[in-house]
Amino acid sequence: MNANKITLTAILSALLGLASLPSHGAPLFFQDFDSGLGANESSYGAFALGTAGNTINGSATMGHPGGYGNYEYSYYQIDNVALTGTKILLSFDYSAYIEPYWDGFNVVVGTDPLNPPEGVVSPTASSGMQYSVGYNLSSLGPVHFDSSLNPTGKAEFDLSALSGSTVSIRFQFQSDISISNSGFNMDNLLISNEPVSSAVPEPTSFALLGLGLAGLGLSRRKRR
Ligand SMILES: [Ca+2]
Ligand SMILES: [Ca+2]
Repeated sequence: MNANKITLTAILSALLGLASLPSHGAPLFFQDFDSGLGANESSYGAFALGTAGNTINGSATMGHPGGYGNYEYSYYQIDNVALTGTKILLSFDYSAYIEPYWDGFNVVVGTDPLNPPEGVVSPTASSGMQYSVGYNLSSLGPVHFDSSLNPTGKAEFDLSALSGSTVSIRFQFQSDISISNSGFNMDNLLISNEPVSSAVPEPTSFALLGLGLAGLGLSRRKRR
């Protein structure tokens, strides 16, 4: 491929990218835990923002920096999340090693103050994280993730039914007696939606795109 073709391809991709931007939904929330928490985020118990010892693919996470203890209850929480639009999906990468059946993790969504296990949301059918029934830990309830079948992956939850609400979301862990395992960590938390009315590119955008392409064609012909 010569330089002309590479430049043309790059410009074309950029123009097409611009033209298709309005049809994509903006994230409602994103957190990769690499540069601090926002004012509406907090952690409790042994959960901490990633330092040496809790990483996924080498980048900072939220969760256990070094294992967990007896009868521990820990969580990361986001408050004042306005859920809007349709097809609202919450997803995150996780890495976990917790005692199967006895220790657990799950996600609670509701209005503040949360009252778990009220409001536990279930993963989608295609989620890497799936709940099972285990030892009934007071805050988690009997339904939670135990990491024995899928210790790493991408978790996904569908929050579409809560569109129009402003909610708190708690990502909570609880143990019984301690068997020293590495615990739970999460990263790349994304809440996305499809906007209520998806914008269509203006006719002028197409006109400008056409002009740009015609210009490119001209300048290439002149150089020959
Ligand atoms: Ca990260
Ligand atoms: Ca345990």
